[in-house]
Amino acid sequence: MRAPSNRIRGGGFFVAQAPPTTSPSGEGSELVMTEQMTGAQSLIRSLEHAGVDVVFGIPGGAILPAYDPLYDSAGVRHILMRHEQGAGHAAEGYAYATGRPGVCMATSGPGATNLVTPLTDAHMDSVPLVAITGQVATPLIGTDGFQEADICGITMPITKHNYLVKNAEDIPRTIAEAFHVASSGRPGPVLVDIAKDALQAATSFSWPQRLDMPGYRPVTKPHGKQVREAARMIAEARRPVLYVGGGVLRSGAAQELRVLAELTGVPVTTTLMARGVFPDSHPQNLGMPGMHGTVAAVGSLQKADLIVALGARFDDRVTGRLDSFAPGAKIVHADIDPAEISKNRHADVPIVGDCREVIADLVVAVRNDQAAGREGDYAAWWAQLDRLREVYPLGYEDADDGSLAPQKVIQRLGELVGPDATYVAGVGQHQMWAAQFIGYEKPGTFVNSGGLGTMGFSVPAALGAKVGDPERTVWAVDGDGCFQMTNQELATAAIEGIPIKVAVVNNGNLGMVRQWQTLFYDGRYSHTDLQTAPRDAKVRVPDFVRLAEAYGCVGLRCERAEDIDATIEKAMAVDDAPVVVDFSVNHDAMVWPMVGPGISNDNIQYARDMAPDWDDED
Ligand SMILES: Cc1ncc(C[n+]2csc(CCOP(=O)(O)OP(=O)(O)O)c2C)c(N)n1
Ligand SMILES: [Mg+2]
Repeated sequence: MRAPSNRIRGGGFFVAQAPPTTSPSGEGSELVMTEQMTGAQSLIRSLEHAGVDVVFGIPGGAILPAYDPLYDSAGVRHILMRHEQGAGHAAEGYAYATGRPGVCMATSGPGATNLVTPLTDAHMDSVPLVAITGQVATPLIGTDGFQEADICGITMPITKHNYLVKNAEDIPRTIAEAFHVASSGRPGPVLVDIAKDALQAATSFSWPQRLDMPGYRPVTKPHGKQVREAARMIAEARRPVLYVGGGVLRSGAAQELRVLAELTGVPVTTTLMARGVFPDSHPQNLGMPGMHGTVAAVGSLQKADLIVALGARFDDRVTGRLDSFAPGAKIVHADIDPAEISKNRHADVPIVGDCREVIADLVVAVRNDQAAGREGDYAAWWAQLDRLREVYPLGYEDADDGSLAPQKVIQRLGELVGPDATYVAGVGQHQMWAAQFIGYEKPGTFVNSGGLGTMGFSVPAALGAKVGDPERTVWAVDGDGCFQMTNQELATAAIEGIPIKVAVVNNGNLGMVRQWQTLFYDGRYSHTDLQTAPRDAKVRVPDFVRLAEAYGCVGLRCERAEDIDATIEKAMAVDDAPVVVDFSVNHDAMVWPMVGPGISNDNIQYARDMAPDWDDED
């Protein structure tokens, strides 16, 4: 958990929709155009001024005043969800698809507490979100009133910032600030909790022309000396690697990254959060690092003499055992959030700034070095990495019993649907296979819950992504366990006309947990069998095809390898309803490679009990 002082964190590509902040000289807010209305009307008017076109939510007593003017809003579409967790994840999916903050709305107490998971998810993955909750009326606050929960207290460590609004006249300024904070600097979730009596009170509406937030000025422009030092180290290194994280995606720096990579010839590894920001087909892309990363990507970090970390945070799933991570590497660490730098691994060259600006400046510095004859020679390094790629590629084996290989299903999905679609994964084995076996060529085409690992993310986030970009094909790649956490949002998708497609990779169990039980608990499968695809296939509880149909969606099933393509094509042909495909797959497939929990990346296995030979020169 981060310290409260770090709650407002540093810059991004997400578009701030609120008014500009004051100039450094700092004049106060200029208010124009006042109009009489209720606090609730003022809230909806504020959302319209902030450019909001969609709100995902569920009404209840405390927020009810806001739902009345919302009914009449011409600019704001409200999508009635079936669970507030779904509303939060849908808002995240919308943010991924549009680059603008997603908005969710809930009532006090249980409505607000149901937002805790998506808020934490957005905080961990730096997703811009504005959550609006109703609070009990001010005289009831602190009395354990009906449906009172101290949501500001509860969400203090899981939001970038939050507000409790008790006066109607504070609503426009607070909403404007919330959108600015959520989308600027390091993006993140902001919660605005509004007391019911503030929503009901008469007030005068005026939208602030400027914001006065003297304590909040994210640094986006990197320090030139640090950038030049980084360029010098790249030229002098023998074994450098660009370790690219979600910050590069957030800052919209895919183009700049490509220029830097091609200019320097340095190998690139993209984390789970950055899949797609550098094309998978690019010869310099080594794939994903970490617990289920490629041998070449993990090896590149371990053997590097220089790691240039761009918008990445040295997460434990990437570093493995920290004290044995990349022992010979010097570190250049660029991040918009100063709290990330040297948090887990000491940075020899810290660079605070927006990744897009950092990379653009780095390109200039590298060009200058090259013009002066200073250029790296990485031929021997590439020979080493190419050998790892060739000897230890990603792969899988078909099951002995003729059952479907889940990896094959996911690989074919990517091949048939192509790189223009958005793929939204759940959490577990299917998520890792979706990261490994779909070729991502464009930024933003892979969406998932990385930091928190939230089961149930996929269906509502896919729904939100489709609302944000209706022209795009959106596939949720979900697990049978995850799907059962939030599949009620199929009702939302069917009724609201949001034709997402869901591939349920149904291995009949909590597969990732089962994999750990196989490897670390002697195959004692304590409570991981879900009975969604029993081996004898007698009774499926639930039957996902019938469940889909019950929710007004098209339901399909595929159980044989020879039917994969035809089933995907059938699903692709449906464009007027959501589709759910139950891919009943092998129960025992495992995700490889794997770095076991708490062990060194040096001990990665590319298959069970099979460790790569790092130094073989043949
Ligand atoms: C909300 C939540 N609860 C529990 C977990 C722990 N967990 C991680 S993966 C996993 C299994 C997921 O099962 P499924 O959706 O079927 O995916 P599979 O691994 O089988 O592909 C569990 C229980 C989690 N990540 N999130
Ligand atoms: Mg499963």
